[in-house]
Amino acid sequence: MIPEFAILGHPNEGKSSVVSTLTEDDKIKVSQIPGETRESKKYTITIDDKKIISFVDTPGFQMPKKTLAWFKAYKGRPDQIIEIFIDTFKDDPFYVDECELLLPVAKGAGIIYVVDGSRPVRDDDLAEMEILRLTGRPRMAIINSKTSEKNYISDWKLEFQKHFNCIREFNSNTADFSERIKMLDSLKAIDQEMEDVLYHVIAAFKKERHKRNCLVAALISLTLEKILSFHVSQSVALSFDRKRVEERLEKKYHAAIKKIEKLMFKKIRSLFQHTLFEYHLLEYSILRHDLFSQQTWELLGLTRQQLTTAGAVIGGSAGAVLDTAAAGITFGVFTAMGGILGAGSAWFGGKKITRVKKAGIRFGKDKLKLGPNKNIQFLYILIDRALIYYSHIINRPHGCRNLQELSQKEKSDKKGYSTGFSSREKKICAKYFKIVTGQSLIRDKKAVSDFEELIESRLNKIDRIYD
Ligand SMILES: Nc1nc2c(ncn2[C@@H]2O[C@H](COP(=O)(O)OP(=O)(O)OP(=O)(O)O)[C@@H](O)[C@H]2O)c(=O)[nH]1
Ligand SMILES: [Mg+2]
Repeated sequence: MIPEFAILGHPNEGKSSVVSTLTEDDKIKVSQIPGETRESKKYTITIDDKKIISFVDTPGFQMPKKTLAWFKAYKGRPDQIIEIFIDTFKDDPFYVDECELLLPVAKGAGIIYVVDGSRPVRDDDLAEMEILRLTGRPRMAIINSKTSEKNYISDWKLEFQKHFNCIREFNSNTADFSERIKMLDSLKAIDQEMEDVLYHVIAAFKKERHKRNCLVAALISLTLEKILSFHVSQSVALSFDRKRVEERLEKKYHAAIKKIEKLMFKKIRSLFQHTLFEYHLLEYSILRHDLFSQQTWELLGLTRQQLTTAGAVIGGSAGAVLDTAAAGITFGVFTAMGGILGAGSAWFGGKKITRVKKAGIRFGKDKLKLGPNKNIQFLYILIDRALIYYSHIINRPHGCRNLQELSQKEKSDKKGYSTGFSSREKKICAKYFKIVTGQSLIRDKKAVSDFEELIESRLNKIDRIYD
C-alpha cells in the first residue's frame, strides 16, 4: 500500500492547483469558476515504474453546516462515522459533493485541507474543519494564498490549531521542488505510522530529481557540442556573388543552430513534464528573443555604453549589419557578433570587443565555409540561455496557470549565470570549448565530463535541491 492523501476544502480554494503542483501534472483542470471539480480523482506519482504516492482531487464542500449537524448528532461507532454518513446520503442529491469528497477518506486516505489564506475565515470554513476533526483521520491544513494579502493568515492559523495536527503555508502557484519536499516532510507529523514510508517517498523524489538534472546536464553538453562544432559550406564558382552566398550561408547557419537549441529546450520541458509551457513564455522573457538578436545580449547585461561600443563594430541591429556589411568583412563582423553576444557573460570586457578576430570564414578549394564559431563568448551565451530556460521550467509549478504570478521570479533572471563563474569554472569551459570546436587534437573525455559536472552542479543549485 502506498500513502494516499485526499485534498479537501471549499470550492475554488485551489485544491486542484495543489494536486497539479504536487503531482507535476499540468493537465488537471483548474478554473476561476467554483465547482470545476465534480468527481474525486486519484493521481498517482510513479518513479521508475513504481507507484510512490497518490493524491486525490475532490469537489468542494457544498453543505458544510448541515453535514456538521449530522456529524454532531451521530451516535454510532466513531471510526465508522464517514462510512455511515455516505451510506445515509449516497442517494440524496443535496449531499452528492459531500459523499464524493469523503469517499477517499472513507477508503483510508489522509486529509490535506486547503484554504485561500488571503480571505477571512467564515462560518462554513469552521464547519468544514470541525467535520474533518470529527472524522478522526490524520489531517493537515495548508494555506494556499491566492493573493499577497497576509492579514488573515494568523486568524487561519489560530483556527487550524484547534482542528489539525499540522499546518503549512504552501502556494500551488509558486512552490518549487524544495517546497514540495518540505510539504511532504510535514506530512510525517500527521501520523507517526506514516513517518517511515514518507521518508522513502522523499528519498525517491530526491533521487529522481538528481537523475533529471544529470540528464539535463548531459543534454546541454551534447547540444552545445553540436552547436559549437556546427558549420555550413557551399561550393562556389571562380567568380561568384560573394555577398549573396555569405548571406545565404549565414541564414542557414543561424536557422540550423536555433533549431538545435529549440530541440534541447523541448527535451528539458518534457523531462519536467510541462505540456502547456510553450504557450506561456512570458512577454519579457529573454528567451523570446532570437539567439542572434541584439536584445539577447542587451538583456544578458550589456550596458548602454557597451552597446554603443558594440554598435561601432556591428553598426545597429544584428540583422541590418549583416545585410549591409561590405563583402569581405561580413564574416569578420559575424565573428565580432559572437564576441558581443558574450557581453554580460563571463568573458565580457569592453576591450575584448575591439580585439575580436575577423576569422569566421575559410576558403576551401572551391567552397565557402562558415563556422564553427571560434569565439568562446558564444559558449557562454549558450550556457546562459540553457540555464535560464531550465530555471523557467523548474520555477513554474504545474498548478500555475496565471502568468502574473511568475513575473517577479522571472524578472530577476535577467543576468546571465555564467557571469558568476570562477576562474576554475572558466578554465573547464575553455577546455571543453577547445575540444568541441575542434581546436584540440586529442578528444579529452575528462574535459567533457568536467564540463558536464559543472553544468550539473549549477542545475542543482538553481533547483535548490539541497535546501
Ligand atoms: N493567484 C493564484 N491563483 C490561484 C492559486 N491557487 C489557485 N488559484 C486560482 O484559483 C482558481 C481556483 O483554483 P482551483 O485549483 O480550480 O480550485 P479548486 O479548489 O480545485 O476549485 P473547485 O474544483 O471548483 O472546487 C483558479 O483560477 C486558480 O488559477 C494561487 O496560489 N495563486
Ligand atoms: Mg478543483
